[in-house]
Amino acid sequence: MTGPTRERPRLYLITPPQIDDVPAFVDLFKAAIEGGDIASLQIRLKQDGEIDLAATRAVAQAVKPLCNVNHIALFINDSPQLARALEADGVHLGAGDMDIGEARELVGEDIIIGATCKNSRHQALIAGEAGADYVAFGAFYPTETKADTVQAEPETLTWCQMFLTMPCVAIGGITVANAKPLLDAGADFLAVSSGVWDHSDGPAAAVAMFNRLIEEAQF
Ligand code: TZP
Ligand code: MG
Repeated sequence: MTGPTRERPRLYLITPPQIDDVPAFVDLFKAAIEGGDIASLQIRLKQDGEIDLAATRAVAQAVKPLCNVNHIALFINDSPQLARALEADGVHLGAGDMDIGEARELVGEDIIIGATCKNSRHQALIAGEAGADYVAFGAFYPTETKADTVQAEPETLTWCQMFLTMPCVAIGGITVANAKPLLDAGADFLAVSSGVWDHSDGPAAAVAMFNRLIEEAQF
């Protein structure tokens, strides 16, 4: 889906759900940065299905200087309070997290709010009305990174390009092998976790390949 206002899509990294060795993850992130353009990094760390606050703080502090130097927006999953406390660039909220309007009051105007909408156009419209800055859809492909996902359809991304001014983010099982139809359908951002961190050639190669796919897609 090409539109007159569509910008070059970009890569949005999501951390693995658990990080036991922070310095090792920082090295992986440095490698990813070497691979090419990265728009954002979302810290999404879970313990028994809930946000792991201590790990989120530790990883945020470790990656923040790298994000700043490389102009990579830092997002915190689930917690507007923590996003504010850590001076992150944004917060990514799911349906079961804080209401978008409430989150906006809490974080103010300068923090980006992203809203997960699974595959729901209705949810996307409500999120936009409530003050979200982007909407995310997924899972487009099978994933082991998140349980209980809903199947999202590429047409939802095309609908976003046609009817919304907010950017749309595609999530879920995205790899260099399957990302092209999502770019063609209208994804403004490809949100990827295992497709980068677990790539057999390493994160630098994965990021380079994602950027090549983006370059090859016509906008
Ligand atoms: N939301 C829907 S699927 C998913 C999230 C956070 C997991 C993304 O990770 P992966 O490894 O890219 O499937
Ligand atoms: Mg959440």
